[in-house]
Amino acid sequence: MRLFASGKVRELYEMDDQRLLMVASDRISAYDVVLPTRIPDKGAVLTALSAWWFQQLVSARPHHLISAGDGVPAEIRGRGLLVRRLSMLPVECVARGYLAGSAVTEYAETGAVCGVRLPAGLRDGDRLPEPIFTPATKAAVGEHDENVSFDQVVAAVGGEPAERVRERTLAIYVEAAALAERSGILLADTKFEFGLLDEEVCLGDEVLTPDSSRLWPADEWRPGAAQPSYDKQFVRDWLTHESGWNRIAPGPELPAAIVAATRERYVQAYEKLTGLSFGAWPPPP
Ligand code: Q0N
Repeated sequence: MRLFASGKVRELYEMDDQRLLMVASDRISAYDVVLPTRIPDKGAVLTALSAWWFQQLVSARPHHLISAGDGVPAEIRGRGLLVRRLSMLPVECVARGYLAGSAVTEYAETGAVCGVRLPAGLRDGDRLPEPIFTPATKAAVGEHDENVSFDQVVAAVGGEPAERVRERTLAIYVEAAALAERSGILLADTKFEFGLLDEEVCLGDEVLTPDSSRLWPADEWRPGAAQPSYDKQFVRDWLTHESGWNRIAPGPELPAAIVAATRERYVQAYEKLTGLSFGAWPPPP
């Protein structure tokens, strides 16, 4: 199959003129570097979780998912999604319900995030008065995505699509955050990508996975400092305190115990959020 697009941990292949195959690998990145060690089942867990959200959320429709089973080549089963081919909009659509990551820095410097004014006195990890839309544009390879204002989204994609992606991003966030909270998980923020299909804004990419979102166990939430990463904290701690790595590529191989603990976290996230057993994935063809 022809390679259509590739990212740090996923590839898209061309099935035919209307359909693509999105393949999730077991690769893991930390501090913007893809590590040489694979996390067994990571690609399958993220695929299962993304497929579950697409099916679960009313606000996710219309979306690009066609099938996680039927039509997916046997050798990819479990970590491949058959999707509709979209005309992607060049904007990373981020919704935030809590202050974290790049938003903490921007808020400290300006009192706003992506042009959205926030109340004074917020700390890293605090819940926001209401969810906000904080778009970003994809930077060149090796650069960080750049936070942009809503007006910059309008300039990039046009007024009507801009309004639509903002509205859809916030609606999906609200529905997903409410569902996650019932499982004891806070959805701090998340990133979506949309594309056009027959004039309509359609949800694409993977959705609401630990790679595209910050998920925090509600009972460990301690605003006032950066929250530990649900999935990658063992990796980050080992890289920072034990490995001696200087954060320049290539990164080091991970010890087996870090790999096992990290795999367990991905499986836990899936099982906690969905109430399903990862052992039951993938469904029979
Ligand atoms: C698409 N991306 C960026 C690596 C790249 N349904 C679609 N139709 C057309 N194009 C795309 C999609 C989707 N999704 C998205 N590049 C092309 C993000 N990643 C996605 C995973 O693979």
